[in-house]
Amino acid sequence: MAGIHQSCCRRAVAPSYLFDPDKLTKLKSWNQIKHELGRLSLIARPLCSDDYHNGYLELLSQLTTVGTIDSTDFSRRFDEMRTINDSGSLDHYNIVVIEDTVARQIVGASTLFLEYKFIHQCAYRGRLEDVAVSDSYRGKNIGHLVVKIIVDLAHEIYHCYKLTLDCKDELVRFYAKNNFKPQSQMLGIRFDD
Ligand code: 16G
Repeated sequence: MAGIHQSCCRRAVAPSYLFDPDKLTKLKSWNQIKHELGRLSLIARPLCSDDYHNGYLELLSQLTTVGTIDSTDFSRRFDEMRTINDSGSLDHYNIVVIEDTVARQIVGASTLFLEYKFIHQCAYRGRLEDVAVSDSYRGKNIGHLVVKIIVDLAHEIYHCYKLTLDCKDELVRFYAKNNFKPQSQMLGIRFDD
């Protein structure tokens, strides 16, 4: 727990978290995950309001097009997500980052987005989004750990009735190793082509 708080508070004005870090520390697997990451001088924590300066967008650019986002754009979007999180009984935007505490860079990330449903007794559906591990940190089990954090959050903390994702064909094997099974086809219309 201390590791999370120390890492996010090194600027004059303490940055804020997107969601309550205690949601992570309450996970049954937290100590194991913390230990595995700690051996590599890494920590897992919620996205912070100043992570624009810590390489979060550069990491996402290894996943897809990010565009030209300045720190004002970043802060505005962070605040919009935070306002939604603060407005209800649960956090809809759970962006988890893996930080290298020596390099002070974000090297991994994943997101749990929660959708309210009427079906299944007014259940929550979880979506695993924006999973990325920096090129130079691949092969260290970090991908498995960032996915596990989201799976455990969706299951243990939010009691989602299901958790789904979409991914490129070449990543299906990776997600299958992390307990995701093909369930239904994902179809889409792109408006940005
Ligand atoms: C992948 C991501 C999705 C992300 C999308 C971006 C996972 C599990 N899936 O599908 O979250 O939004 O790539 O690609 O991380 P796009 O720019 O083509 O939408």
